[in-house]
This record gives sequence, C-alpha cells and structure tokens, in this order.
Amino acid sequence: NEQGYLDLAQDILDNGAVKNDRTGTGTKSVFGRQLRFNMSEGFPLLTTKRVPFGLIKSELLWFLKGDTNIRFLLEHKNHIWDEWAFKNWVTSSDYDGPDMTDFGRRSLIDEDFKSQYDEQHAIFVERILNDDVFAEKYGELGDVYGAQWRHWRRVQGGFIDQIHDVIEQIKHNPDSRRLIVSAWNPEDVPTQALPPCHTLFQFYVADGKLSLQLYQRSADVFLGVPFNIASYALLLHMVAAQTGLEPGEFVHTFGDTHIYSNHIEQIQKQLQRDMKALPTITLNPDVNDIAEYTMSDIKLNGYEPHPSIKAPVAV
Ligand code: THF
Repeated sequence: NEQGYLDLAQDILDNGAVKNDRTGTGTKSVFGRQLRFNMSEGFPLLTTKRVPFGLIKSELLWFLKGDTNIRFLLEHKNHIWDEWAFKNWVTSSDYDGPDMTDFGRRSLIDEDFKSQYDEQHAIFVERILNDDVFAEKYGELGDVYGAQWRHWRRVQGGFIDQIHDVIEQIKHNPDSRRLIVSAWNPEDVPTQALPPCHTLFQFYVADGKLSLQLYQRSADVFLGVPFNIASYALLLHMVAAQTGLEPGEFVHTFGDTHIYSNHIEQIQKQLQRDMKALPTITLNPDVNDIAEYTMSDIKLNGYEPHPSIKAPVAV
C-alpha cells in the first residue's frame, strides 16, 4: 500500500548506497525490495502527491495497441516518452539545428540552453503531429513495450502476441504457473536505447481472483514508480475484466531501487504529508477486447491527493 511506498523511499534515503548511473545524475539505491497492493483496499494511485492518471491511461492504451510511435501519445498530450524519440532525431544526420548533445542534463544547468532545447522540442512535437513521413521515421521508438507485448519477433519468422496468449491461458488454464509476459530480449539489449525496466510479469489465479506480479529491474522511485504502480494495477483490472475474474493483488518486485540525487528534496517533502483515502476505478463493462479500451472507458473516482511535486526526469 501507499505506506509501503513511503517506507521504501525512507529506507533508500537512510540506507541507500551512493552510486553513479548511466544518466550521470547520481542515485542512492537499495537492491531487491517488494511492495504489495490489495485491490480491495482501493486503486493504488498515490495520494501524498498528485499523479497524473490521464498520462498513465494513455501510455497503457498505447502499449496494449502494440503502438511504438509517440504520435499517439502526443495526440493525447502525453510527453513522457518524448526525450527518447527526440534523442534519435537530434543525433541523426537529418537534424541541422543547434547542438543538443546531452540535452537532459544541460537544460537543467544552463538557462540559455534550456530555451534552445524548449524551442527545438516544440518544433519536434509539431512535426511528429503534422508530418506523416517525419513521424514514421522519428516518432518510432522501435522495440519498446508495445512491440514486446504484442508482436515479439520469432526467430523462425512471424510474431508472438503475448498479451493475447496470456489472456487465453488465464481463461482456459488458470492454474498454470507459466502465465508470463516477458519484455526482456537478450538479443536486442545491446542495441536498445532503453532496455525494458519492466522486465517480466506473471499472473496467478486463486479463489476467483487474479493477481499480477511485476519484476522491475530498475526503478526511479520518485518519478517512475508512482506511474508504474498505477499502470500495472490498471492492467490487472483490465485483464481481470477480460477474463471474468476479480482483481486480487498487485505485487511489485524491484531490482535496483533508486532515488536520483535531484529528487531528494522532493521526496522529503512528500514524506512529510499524510495519506488520504485511495480512489476507486471503473471500467466500461461493454469492452470485450483489451486493445479496444479508450480514455473514456476508464474512470477514476474520488481522487483527492495532495498537490503535485515537480522533478526533472533523467534521460
Ligand atoms: N527513465 C527514467 N529516468 N525514469 C522513469 O521513470 C522512466 N520511465 C519511462 C521510461 N524511462 C524512464 C517513462 N516514464 C515521467 C513519468 C514517467 C515516465 C517519464 C516521465 C514524469 O515526468 N512524470 C511527471 C509528470 C509529467 C507531466 O506532467 O508531463 C510527474 O510529476 O509524475 C519508467 O517507466
């Protein structure tokens, strides 16, 4: 539950090892932790800061459609994956604007650079939305979750639709211990810009209830994890609805569990707040294909959190 999240953050602040990381930001981290969320207690969207649920919905719909192009996200005003597509654009030979090397870090420390970056980013977003050829080339993230979940490339040719297959297995073989969706492909990892953080998840059925456990190899506790908890809890609700089961527990298992050095003040502020009652969620019961949910088919009720707390995302 939410107290578990807050305790995890405090544990990292108190006991975490200081390490450097891929992004050069620096983190405090612990290894191997677990949180559990029982869906009967409410929908696990944090209340100690506002978490933008619309962005979580549109991102999950995007994954479930098997879409890997950020255009769909931009059409929903969702910018959480922009940096990764923007990086491909500004390092390509087609880009002839100002130098954007290391834009994530530089825009935090250099105001003039930040305004150049904001301008180039706005141009990029406009082009993805309005120029089909450009969008196809530079909006594409390639082998992210949508591809791994819905069209995993087979060595012999053709594709595997892991989401379709796991839903069929839950319906027809609920006692199976192989109800797994994997996003980790060792063959692809060396060439991936961002190898999947949500490496693998497994379903479990007992007493008419469906549970889901995620193994997350790398977890950005302040920015990413609140999104990740809500996203997999929503996925659990959707798969339960599609298989005629009640949502049970979401079990969130973590590998490298870290707080970025530029998120410390923000998490300390959050830790001083009191939790409020959790919201609930309602899905349109008439949807009978998991890829067919739209934004308005998913309703969040009674969410009254503390205000949001802003922090920079490490790229
Ligand atoms: N990279 C890093 N460093 N952290 C991550 O959490 C992360 N993700 C995804 C891929 N790479 C990652 C992207 N998910 C936000 C939230 C989730 C993201 C990326 C960014 C974010 O900035 N959230 C803000 C609100 C943003 C807004 O309003 O537009 C927030 O306050 O919550 C791991 O899944």
